[in-house]
Amino acid sequence: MAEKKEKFYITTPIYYTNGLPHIGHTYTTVVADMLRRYKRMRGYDVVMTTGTDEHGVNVERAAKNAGIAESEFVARMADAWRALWDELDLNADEFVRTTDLKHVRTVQWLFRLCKENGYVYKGHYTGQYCIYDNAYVNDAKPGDPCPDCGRPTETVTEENYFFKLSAFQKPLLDFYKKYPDFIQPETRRNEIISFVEGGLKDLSITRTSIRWGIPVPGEEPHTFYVWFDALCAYISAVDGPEYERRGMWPADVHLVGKDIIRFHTVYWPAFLMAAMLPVPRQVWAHGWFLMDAAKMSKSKGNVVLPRPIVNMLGIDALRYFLLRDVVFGQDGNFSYDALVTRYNSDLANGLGNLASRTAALLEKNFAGKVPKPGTGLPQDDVLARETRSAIGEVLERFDRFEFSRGLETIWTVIAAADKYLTAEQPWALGNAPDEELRKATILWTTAELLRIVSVLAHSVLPQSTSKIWAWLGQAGSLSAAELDGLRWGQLVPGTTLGKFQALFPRVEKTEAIERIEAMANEELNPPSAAPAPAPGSPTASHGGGAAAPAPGVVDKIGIEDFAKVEMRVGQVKTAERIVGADKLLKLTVDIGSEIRQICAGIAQYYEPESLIGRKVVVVVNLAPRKLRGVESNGMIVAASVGPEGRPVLAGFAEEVEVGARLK
Ligand code: ME8
Repeated sequence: MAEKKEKFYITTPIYYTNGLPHIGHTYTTVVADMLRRYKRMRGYDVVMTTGTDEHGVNVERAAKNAGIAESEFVARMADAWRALWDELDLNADEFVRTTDLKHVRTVQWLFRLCKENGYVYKGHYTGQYCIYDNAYVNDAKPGDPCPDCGRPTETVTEENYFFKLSAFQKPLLDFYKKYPDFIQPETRRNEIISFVEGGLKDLSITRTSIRWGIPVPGEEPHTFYVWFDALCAYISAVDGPEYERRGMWPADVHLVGKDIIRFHTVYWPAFLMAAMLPVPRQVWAHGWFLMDAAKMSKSKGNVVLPRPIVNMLGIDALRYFLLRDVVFGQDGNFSYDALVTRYNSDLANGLGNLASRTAALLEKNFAGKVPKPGTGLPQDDVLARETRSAIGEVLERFDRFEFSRGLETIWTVIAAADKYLTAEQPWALGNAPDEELRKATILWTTAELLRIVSVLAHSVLPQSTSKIWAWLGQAGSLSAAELDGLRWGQLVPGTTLGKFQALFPRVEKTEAIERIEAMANEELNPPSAAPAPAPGSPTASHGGGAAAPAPGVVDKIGIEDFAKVEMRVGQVKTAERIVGADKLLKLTVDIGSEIRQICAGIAQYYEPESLIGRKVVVVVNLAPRKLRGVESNGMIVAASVGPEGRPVLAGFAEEVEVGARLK
């Protein structure tokens, strides 16, 4: 029997639904996804969760402004968040919405446990409350601004249930001492310790003034304070009251921004201690991405959007920049200039160039096969040694969440290989047997280094490293490669190389920035003829009115024409690349009544293994045809996004039955 894997549970915050994701939210989610991939490659059984925080007075107001019910408002927003994460290939294993029934049950259960254990009582509270941050402002007087966002606070008096936070000062301080790694980084830990040492006041955890919240059972009109509600999402994601069955709780790491560290390291462990539930192992608070030295926020209008960056430079480029450019834990300034500069220097001229040079030389000299190396010269051994020691160093750095430094190590090796190729000049060697052998040694060495780099960097650059892996003729999915089994010398001579796919085409900086900015502008201010929800304005799609059709738009069709197209929900069973067709994937798809073979032109954007089990929309009554010699019996529906028409698969935010017809 296979050994049971050690579990690792990673969370992102659950994000507010009053706007759509910007680069700050994307940052936390990219880190969570990177860790998930990394930990899986180190043999862990990993779960990563994210979600949406859907209650509170902000949502009440936004829904009212939009003229729709709160439930509809949050459903639309949750769909939009999920769709964007899908587009960025950041789909979590569990996506929690705080309006999910399983979450509601968890919140009520945690409250009951805290109450049964004597940590909850009823009282009255009057205070200054910031409705934007959903928090009372301690010691504020009427009219005082919120210290976090600067907006005016409101005076609120209400009957509340209180949580005896004051009883947890000592248990928390003891806990921080016993588990010094609980709060990361160190500077945040010190801040929290001095905050708790300063004394803790009891905390009101229910509201009577807010209707749009989870009801306190038998105590209507009390609803739960949004933070009591939201924090529970971390347990409801992994089966709530039945958490022991799932075996994932406690979380191994809560990734959060430094803005919400107090909620996670003071309130949350106190709630759990009161309920006598296990406390998470670690809370890692990263810094902020700043725009012009200010925190990005919708209200300031200085947000950077992920989609235009990805459309221009690709998903891997965004991930690389976020993880490489800022030391995890510190604040960082975001600039398109720095983004594109790094893209060109590290990705296009660095990894991309090394791989394409090596591929061209192998193709030309060894007919697309891995050559057998001869005895190495000292310079070959130096490169091998450097790569070997990089393996351990990268793992150590990633384990310590030093993502930037881990990547630095990988790029040192890439630079060394680049220099090595330039110095050894395999292209200048002739066809005499000793020169052939030298060429073989140089190119085997470089290819082996690229294989190792692709395994080491896979969690950060999943798409491009998978291309290197496929080109190197390596079996199976790179995501299943084991980091702990990675050694120099595993590239087998004679292996047939696949077709090389360009990784990171060089871009012209000014033009790239202009294009990203134009796309961002369009997303933030959608043209009225094609309204679409913009970040922060979930109802933008409903204000458009009837626009005159643009010239060139096809004539309208009747419903009878539409009815001719039969679309059904399908589920992908298998997916593989097609040799010699770098854009196509061959899929088998269950459409309910049968399993179909369908070719889809999505190979440059989707990893085959990421599609297995995914629900897709299939046009099932399309006449069969052959694509590159492979029969395709149906069509998968996708949106065409951005200037290059990147395909984004249509899908469903809710569970749907395989075979269901779309109307
Ligand atoms: O606070 N730089 O949700 P939220 C870096 N619902 N990270 C940033 C960022 C920036 N400029 N802006 C946002 C909430 N983030 C609550 C959480 S959890 C139980 C409830 C990231 O939508 C960062 O992770 O305001 C931050 O903590 C989070 O988004 C805040 O998201």
